Amino acid sequence: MRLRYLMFSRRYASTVLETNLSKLGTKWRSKTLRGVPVACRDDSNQSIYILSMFPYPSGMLHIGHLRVYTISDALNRFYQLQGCRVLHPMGWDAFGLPAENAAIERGMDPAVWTKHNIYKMKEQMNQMLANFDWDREITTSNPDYYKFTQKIFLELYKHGLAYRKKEEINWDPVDQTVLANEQVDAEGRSWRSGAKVEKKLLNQWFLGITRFAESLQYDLDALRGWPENVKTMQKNWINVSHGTEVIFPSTINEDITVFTTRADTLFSVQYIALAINHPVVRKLAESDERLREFISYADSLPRGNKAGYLLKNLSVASPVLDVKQFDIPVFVAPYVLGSYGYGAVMGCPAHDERDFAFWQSNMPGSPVKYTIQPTTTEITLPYTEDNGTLNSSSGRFVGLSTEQARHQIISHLEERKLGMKTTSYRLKDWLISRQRYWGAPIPIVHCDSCGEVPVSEDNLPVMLPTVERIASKGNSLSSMQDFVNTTCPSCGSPAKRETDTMDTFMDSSWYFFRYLDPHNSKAPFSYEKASKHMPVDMYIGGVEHSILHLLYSRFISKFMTSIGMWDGSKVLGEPIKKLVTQGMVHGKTYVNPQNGRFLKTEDLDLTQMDKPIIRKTGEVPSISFEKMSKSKYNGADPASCISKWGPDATRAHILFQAPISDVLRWDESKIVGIERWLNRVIKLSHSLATTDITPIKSVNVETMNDSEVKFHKEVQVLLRSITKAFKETLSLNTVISDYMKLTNVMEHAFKDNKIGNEFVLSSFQKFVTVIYPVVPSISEEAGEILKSKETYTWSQYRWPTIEDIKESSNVSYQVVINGKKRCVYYSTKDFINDKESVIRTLQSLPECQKFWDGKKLKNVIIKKNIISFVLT
Ligand code: ANZ
Ligand code: ZN
Repeated sequence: MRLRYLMFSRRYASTVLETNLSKLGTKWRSKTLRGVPVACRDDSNQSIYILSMFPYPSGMLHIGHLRVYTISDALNRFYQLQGCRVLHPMGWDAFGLPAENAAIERGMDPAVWTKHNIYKMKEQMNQMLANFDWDREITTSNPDYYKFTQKIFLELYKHGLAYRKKEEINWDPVDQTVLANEQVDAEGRSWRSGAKVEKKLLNQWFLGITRFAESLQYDLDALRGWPENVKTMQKNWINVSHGTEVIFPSTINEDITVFTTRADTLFSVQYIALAINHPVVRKLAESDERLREFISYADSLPRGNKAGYLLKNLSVASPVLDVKQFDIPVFVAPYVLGSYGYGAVMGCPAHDERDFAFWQSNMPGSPVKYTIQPTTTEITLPYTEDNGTLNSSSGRFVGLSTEQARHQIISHLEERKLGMKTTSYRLKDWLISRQRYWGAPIPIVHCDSCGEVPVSEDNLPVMLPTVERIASKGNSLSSMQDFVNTTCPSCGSPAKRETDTMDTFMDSSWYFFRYLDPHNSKAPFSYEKASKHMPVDMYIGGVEHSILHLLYSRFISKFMTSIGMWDGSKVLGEPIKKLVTQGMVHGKTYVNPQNGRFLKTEDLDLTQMDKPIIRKTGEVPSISFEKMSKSKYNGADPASCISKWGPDATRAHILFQAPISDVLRWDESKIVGIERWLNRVIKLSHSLATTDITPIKSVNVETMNDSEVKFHKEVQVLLRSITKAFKETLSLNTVISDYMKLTNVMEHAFKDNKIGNEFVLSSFQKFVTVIYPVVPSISEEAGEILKSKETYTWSQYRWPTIEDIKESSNVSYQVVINGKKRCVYYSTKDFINDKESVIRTLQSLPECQKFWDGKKLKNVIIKKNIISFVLT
């Protein structure tokens, strides 16, 4: 019974009494999509570049997009209201595997598929009222864009930073393509297809990002506007490490080279460990079946496992001993990374954690030999600190500190040609070859006589041939004879085109430069425009792009600075000043407590949004928030949310639910709170519009009464907090709660007889402006309602200046005469310091004069803000 009543009243409330927010969104769509009227944001030569990560055009905006673009649009509108010219562009990261795979599935041309998706997604961006500068729109798969991706490739090539080499690469057997190391996860699976990655030896194109490794790492310290966690991730990824390569003479004809940062521990070496794909291991495996078995077993172990295989016919000698003794055993061990240093480690169980663990599990009970003596306490093994002195097991280096020993041992090795200083990076050169159709073709021609020849710039773009449809995965370009067969740009004889296309990260590594000069047909962008607007002031996007995309963008941007394409000299060639990473959006997940199965919404009775019931059993499901996935039926569709609740409520809801960098638990049922608030806003604007109020030009605290001053203060505090959140802290969730507080304060003030409505009106006008970044159509609607009253005009699109509430100027003093409060007097804080002046001033107050008439002053007592006169 009660339930029915509630449902009825809610429906009644939202259709009869209250504004239909979704309709308001439609009503104001075209106006709000243009943003703040240009005349209001053009009078300043301040400009700001706000960028949000451009999407891959899948055809559907997902809730993560909704979150990023809401954040970025709110900031965009805020800065517009500040009078700035805001660059707020949008485009499409349109090349790549998903489009190609989808096109294969549907038997379509990926270009057609992509265009269609872009059309759909742009419509959805409009629905959410994202005000992008569509004149600057770019699509990376358009020839007028990839022409310049190719041009940048040629620049890299010219500078020796693009090269081809045979390498063992990661092969994704499902997607039939090569993957960069970065695209393989910790379990050795493809980041996209999830397939177990295979190793293949292929001729591939690489970009020399390691040449920039040091600046990519060290310049992170200068990026003060970046979150620390992102900088740490990048640092760990690049991992520049200054150390030594040490050569261990061996019993076979190939010596073993290792990389170490602790050459001072050389005397404690008890074994050598090789990665399972080390060339020596591979060779030995040819004639050792047990080794082959070990390798395939080791391949399946989690990283860091301490398994080992002792190589029987191989041992090495210490390079620091005068007499060569081949007494150091060699193991194959999966804890050694094939892709770091030389894929070989000198094992020092006494001084390295991992080596210690390895030694204990492979040589249980064998003694551990320590050579570094800590300066103070007793030694407990392993002793890993780089601090102490070399003990008597260290030959002629005994007594030296670890640092001194390192220098001397390195010199000693250098003399004997058994080692030298070197730098290792975890970062590898960037493999950009993809054996796929839907990407920018690499502009190179292979000629039998000239070798590889770059396509001349006048002949760019190397056009991707159009296709009706793509039949199968794998490299379809290589079977398109018209594309492949060409003439050599250098000697004119028949030659063949390179058929690899570029990794899409190459397309997205420079797109934010192109936005600045999107119609330039001669160059990727003009030097002047880029130098004027770069770096990007604020870049907003998912934290999942913290490593790859941002690292590649920094590399290309630094490279382009280094060859004078833009002036990045003052910013170390860094493209992004402030980085804002948003957290993931998790979906409401219902599980049947009986069997642990995920439930679809159809299986649930959701009439009472906060109390779902399993239809079949009448039971209450368990609810959690998890990463959205099809199998958990916990996805959310932004489009349906917008059409149900309107764009404004949706935007406010998404910002309100969590701080931007936190995980957001998407729970649509909570949006009703926002809806209620927005309806109150509209209602208040009607109330103000139907009341006769004489608007005030400016607020003068001196003329206000106590309640008005208090109200004014509260409003100013909230306005200041909102401004600060947009400008400094980006705490956009508290912006929404401040909006709500402000609404409460104004509603109360409007009802309060002690507060003049002119003050409420003045505050509400400011409020209409400050809510514009988040709820633009509500702001427009409220503005329109107010302006229906001709006298209520104000500069709606100017961010209000926050008045400093000078504490000194508005202390209110209660004037008490013979025990009775007679009036309130406003003055400075130090007013009460001069007693004579207090008496003089208050004596002559018109409203108090009659109490003084004919009386004599006996005493004055001042206690805080109460001034008591005793008259006789
Ligand atoms: C001997 C040693 C003794 C080491 C000691 C450390 C401490 P960073 O600083 O990250 O560069 N190493 C070298 N190549 C490796 C590989 N392919 N896989 C796994 N580990 C490898 O680390 C450098 C250290 O990592 C090197 O210094 C080496 O172990 C190990 F008391 O050499 B050290
Ligand atoms: Zn040639």
